[in-house]
Amino acid sequence: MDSTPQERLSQIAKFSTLHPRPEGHKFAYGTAGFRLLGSLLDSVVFRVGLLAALRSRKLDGETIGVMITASHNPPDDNGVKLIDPQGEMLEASWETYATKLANAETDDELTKDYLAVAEALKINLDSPANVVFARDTRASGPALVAALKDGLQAVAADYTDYRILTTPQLHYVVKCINTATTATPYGKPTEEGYYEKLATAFQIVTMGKPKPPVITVDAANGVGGPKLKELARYIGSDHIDINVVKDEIDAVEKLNHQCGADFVKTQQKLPLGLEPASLELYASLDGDADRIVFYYVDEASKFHLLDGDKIASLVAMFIRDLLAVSGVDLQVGIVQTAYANGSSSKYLTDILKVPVTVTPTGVKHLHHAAQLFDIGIYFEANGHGTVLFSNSAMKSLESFEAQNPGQQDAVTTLLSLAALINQTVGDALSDLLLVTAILSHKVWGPDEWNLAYTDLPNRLVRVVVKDRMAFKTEDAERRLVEPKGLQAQIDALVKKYKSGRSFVRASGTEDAVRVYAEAATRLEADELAVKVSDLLKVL
Ligand code: G16
Repeated sequence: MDSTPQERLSQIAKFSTLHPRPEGHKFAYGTAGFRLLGSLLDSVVFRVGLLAALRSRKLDGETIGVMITASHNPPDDNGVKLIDPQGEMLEASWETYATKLANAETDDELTKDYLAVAEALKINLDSPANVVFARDTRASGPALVAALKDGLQAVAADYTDYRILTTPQLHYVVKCINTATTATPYGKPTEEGYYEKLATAFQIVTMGKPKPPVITVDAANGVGGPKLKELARYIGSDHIDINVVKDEIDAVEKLNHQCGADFVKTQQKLPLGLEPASLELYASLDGDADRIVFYYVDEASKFHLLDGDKIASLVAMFIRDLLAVSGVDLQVGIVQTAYANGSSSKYLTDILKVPVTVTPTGVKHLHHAAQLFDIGIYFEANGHGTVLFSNSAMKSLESFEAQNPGQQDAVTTLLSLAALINQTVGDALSDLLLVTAILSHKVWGPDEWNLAYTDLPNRLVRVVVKDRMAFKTEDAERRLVEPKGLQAQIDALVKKYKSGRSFVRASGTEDAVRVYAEAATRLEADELAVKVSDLLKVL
């Protein structure tokens, strides 16, 4: 029998009293969901449970994912975000509801807000709700999972706990579940299914090619370590040699500490304690394995970073060349953010002749822009990205009648790339295989890959300010609208530097503002970054 609104209210209130909202905190669904100190997240995660059920009910019982992770943030932080049925980030219009529920002051207000969302969106609260969830390796994870379960039970949602997964693995599982009975199932909705799919695709893509260069991977002491080892086991050492380091997941305080993709990218240096052999390939994952950057040292021991821009360029070049050989006419496009190095955008546009779109930071923005192309390649400079093959692109490739073995090979490779790439979201493990497969085809090491273009020296600085919300931007975050007058001061500084560029934006995952600067020389890029940062300190 359907429950009455009154019964629903009291059920939610009963559970909600167990998860009181901490006083004095304003929560916001940011770049990648809610993210802050794990100790402050209990009520937020409980309420995300309520929202996940609403979202599923709104979508006729399709399965919604909830990932508990703070990705690149320090060990004491945690976070939570929702995954939509096709493995995409939560639809933007729902972020407002998430923020509203998270900030309800009392149990009473929460239940009222919950019912108001249901009413506004005409959601039948007695229809089925299905939710799957997982977490990373953080110490605060188990307690937050308990809060989430309470939220789901309070509104009678069915759920499955996938325990510890990388963020992209959960995105994959969500898409698999929701496509299982369609004409194009995405795969088996299990961790094993994920490994099998990627391993098989990698073996096909690299068939008959030399083994890729040996790669050493810094797993940021996070969930990516054990998962990558498992993936490597499925692929087999006949096909790839992966050496995983920084894989102490039980030493929770070491997560992302002086290692990992964010550390290497922002510090532009090796993870602490790594002693690299010259011209060998290295990579760093972040705490939930949704980002990856590569790097190496040359014979003069100079460090070279192969970041998201370099990955995008390598992938774009490879796919463009395969399309040219195959003769299949598909439009390739690249999506970047303001953080993309000026040299990379120039290389993509002028040399590869691929159109480049710029969006605000956040995978959700890049993903949507990439969907406008037959094959959309998106990468943030920080190493977060993937490649999307549209349904019509897949049909063109599958139905293509090759006229010669060269064309057939190119089409087969493109189709197996589509299976190798986790198309739901940026995935460090899948991207690792993608890059190494391309290097195997080209018979390249990291230095040949790095030759495509030379990065303009750049610097990224994190500045703690009184109120980061005071920073409002326009033009895909390349210009500040507020605080008033600041952009003019930045412009005046930038003008003094050859090839100078700088912008300021509020982080959506940390309580800080980020300053990016690039210029013709290392000295100038550093100086510009410092001078722009100094402008913020007087605010
Ligand atoms: C998240 C987002 C990324 C974004 C990054 C930094 O990554 O998924 O799209 O680039 O945060 O964002 P911000 O500069 O706003 O802090 P992750 O890997 O932390 O989930």
